[in-house]
Amino acid sequence: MKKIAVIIIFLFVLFFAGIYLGYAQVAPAANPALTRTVDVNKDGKADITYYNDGKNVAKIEADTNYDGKPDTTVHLKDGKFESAEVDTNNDGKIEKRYYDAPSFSEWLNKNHSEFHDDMYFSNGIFTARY
Ligand SMILES: [Ca+2]
Ligand SMILES: [Ca+2]
Repeated sequence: MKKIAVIIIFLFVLFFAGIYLGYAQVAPAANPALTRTVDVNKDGKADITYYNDGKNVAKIEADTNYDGKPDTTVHLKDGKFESAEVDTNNDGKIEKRYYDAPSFSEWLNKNHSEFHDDMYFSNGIFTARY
């Protein structure tokens, strides 16, 4: 009987290890070596996160009202601005979308100018230090 219990436990371990490995392949954890953060208001908490695809910044997330939740997401392709989504009233839904860097920069500069330099695009190309 003990043998059977051991075999059953072994099978369980294999089963969950399989699930874990399968999951890890489908959804790889964000590679910390490829992310950078900036603490805009210097309170010790990161407010902007840059996700690098190994070559360029592919996504920027910003928490512009400092509540700990990202409310602004910029999508980039080959280091170039593609689109930006903003949850302006922090209800978890997107209120504004921008499809060109100048309009997004204008909105950012007007509403959250302290974020402007860290999310700067020149001719659509992400050029801010990060
Ligand atoms: Ca902060
Ligand atoms: Ca926020």
